[in-house]
Amino acid sequence: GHKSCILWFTGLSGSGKSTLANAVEKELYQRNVHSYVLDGDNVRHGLNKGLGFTEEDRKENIRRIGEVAKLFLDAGVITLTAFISPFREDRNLVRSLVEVDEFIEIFVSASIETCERRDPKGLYGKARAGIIPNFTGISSPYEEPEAPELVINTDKQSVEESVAKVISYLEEKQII
Ligand code: GGZ
Repeated sequence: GHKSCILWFTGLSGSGKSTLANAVEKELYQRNVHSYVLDGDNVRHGLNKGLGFTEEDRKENIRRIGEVAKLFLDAGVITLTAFISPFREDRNLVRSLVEVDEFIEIFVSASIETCERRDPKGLYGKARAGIIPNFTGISSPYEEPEAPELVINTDKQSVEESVAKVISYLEEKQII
């Protein structure tokens, strides 16, 4: 058996949140740990369809994701969330919904230069051109976590190293 928790990945667009969350999920699956990834693909097109990127909409996006993650927690699932979640207050609100050791904030750190260079969907280019307004890191703020449980620097660490770091943390805390 294993305990359940929320692995809350936060960071800029292109920092590697989804890549890392999915790679950790894959490793957990291989260890017979029941886990699930919540990200833009399965949340913003469904549950949160209709929410955009104003400060108000992002707040509501994160609030709902937090409530869903709490339900998954009750169901005994390790939930991995991969959203920019740019506001400290919103992340702390989710933290306050669950027990202290159940919320694990993982700061996926990469410089804006790195993220902009990666720009897999061409969004930074469009943000710079003013085509996409309120773009995080360009025209909308990102508030770095002050005391995250883990920091993963994807400028320097490979996906494999990063996965190993998250898995070690879960073993250390006797969650898995
Ligand atoms: C930031 C935006 C924006 C704006 C569309 N700002 O690289 P992506 O494409 O796949 O990840 C980004 C995703 C961010 O959605 P989140 O739900 O994670 O954001 S938040 O937690 O702030 O609510 C990006 C795309 O949506 N995207 N417009 N203006 N990212």
